[in-house]
Amino acid sequence: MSYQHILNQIHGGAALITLNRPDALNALSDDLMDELGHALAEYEDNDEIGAIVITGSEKAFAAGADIKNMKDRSYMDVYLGNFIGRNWEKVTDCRKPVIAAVAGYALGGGCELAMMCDFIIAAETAKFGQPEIKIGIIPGAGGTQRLTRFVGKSKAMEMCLTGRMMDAEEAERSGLVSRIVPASELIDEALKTAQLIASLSKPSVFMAKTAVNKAYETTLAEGVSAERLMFQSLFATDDQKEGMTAFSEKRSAAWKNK
Ligand code: DAK
Repeated sequence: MSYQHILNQIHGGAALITLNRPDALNALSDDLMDELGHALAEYEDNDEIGAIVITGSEKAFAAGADIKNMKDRSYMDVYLGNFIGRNWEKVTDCRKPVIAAVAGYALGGGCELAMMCDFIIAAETAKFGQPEIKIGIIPGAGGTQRLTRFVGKSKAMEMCLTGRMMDAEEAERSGLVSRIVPASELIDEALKTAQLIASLSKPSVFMAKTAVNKAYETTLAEGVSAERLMFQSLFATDDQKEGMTAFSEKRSAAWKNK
């Protein structure tokens, strides 16, 4: 597939997807989301890739779904046609870790897309918000749910009711982003992190991701029980033997991903 709205690069074991609609601050049109879903599926199938970074431009990660595409739709257009619904869960379907590298605006669907990733690394310029209330709607791709889980009810409610943006420092303080880096180092830092993950044993990386995600989907007891089963199952892998033997022999592990 040839891509018009995203750029794709591979750096070692890490894939870098750059949202690329600069004239619209990377507004997430259906076409862009189709391309993003397609690229993610390709990287999922590519054994050389261990982790994926999604980024935007210096000015905007993404300023939301495309308002100009949406504005004339009727209720039946959006309900029966599942307008802007069909592609939005692709990131959450990924088994490989996906990192959002956010500089500038991450608003509306842009903030929701970043929150669907496994974690967010932010440039000091990043601004997060759910401003949909200002255009007569509410978040529609999980913003009211995921933002509330990240930052708590009070901040999420204020942001969804007023459209107030959160800067990078507040986002880090509130647990929305894992860390802040200088804007000029954002891509390098995100790629370094993705390459580090890609260099580890895939079975344990996949299970660590699944286990942490359980914390959002289940009770504590169910999550702990699922974690224990995954922990135990890793003792059936060659990589557990290799990892622990390499530690004992004071050498680097040579992973087989089995
Ligand atoms: N859509 C379309 N075009 C956009 C856009 C957007 N979201 N954001 C910016 N642009 C365009 C502007 O129209 C402008 O285009 P021209 O006028 O030059 O042709 C260009 O990008 C530059 O924008 P500005 O001139 O406005 O730049 P400023 O620096 O002055 O302002 C801004 C930057 C980010 C503060 C401002 O552009 C802004 O407020 N943008 C809109 C932010 C917003 O309201 N976002 C939420 C959209 S609603 C769902 C999935 C997703 C969604 C819902 C459901 N399902 C799966 C069901 C998501 C909904 C949304 O995201």
